[in-house]
Amino acid sequence: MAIQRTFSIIKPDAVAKNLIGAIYSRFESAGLTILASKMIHMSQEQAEGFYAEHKGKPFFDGLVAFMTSGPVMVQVLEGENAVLANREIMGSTNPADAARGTIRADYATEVSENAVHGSDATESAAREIAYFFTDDEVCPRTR
Ligand code: IDP
Repeated sequence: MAIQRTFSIIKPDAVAKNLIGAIYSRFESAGLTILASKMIHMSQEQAEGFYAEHKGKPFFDGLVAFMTSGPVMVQVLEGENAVLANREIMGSTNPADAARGTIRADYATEVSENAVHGSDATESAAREIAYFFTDDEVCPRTR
């Protein structure tokens, strides 16, 4: 198994519900290590750029409005098969379809406000990490 890095966001709904600690605990319990983390309040431009692949879809404007509605936590996670491991603990995009015990099943009810983002591939992970973090902000574990 490969050690990978992935990019994660705790979205405004989960931050507003005081779930940062609970969700970080899920990452760490799943063997994912947090290498970088910060709270930001995304600008319209930042959110539109981050979700550029969805531009033109019916939910795009609502998604951007939601992602700029309050602060989020952005983080870099590392671990064995981190991209898939994180997607598994997140659960399906629509919380109604998410497996029991996943973050989205436990902490979200709407597809439009689904608690977390996680990269879907190593290529998007690298792009998304670079979108929010400089190299200096990512701290490899040395002990
Ligand atoms: P993902 O976040 O599970 O990777 P994507 O298909 O990449 O899912 O969609 C990005 C985000 O856009 C979702 O997490 C969700 O917040 C929002 N979204 C996706 N599909 C819908 C929809 O049909 N209605 C409202 N929001 C949606």
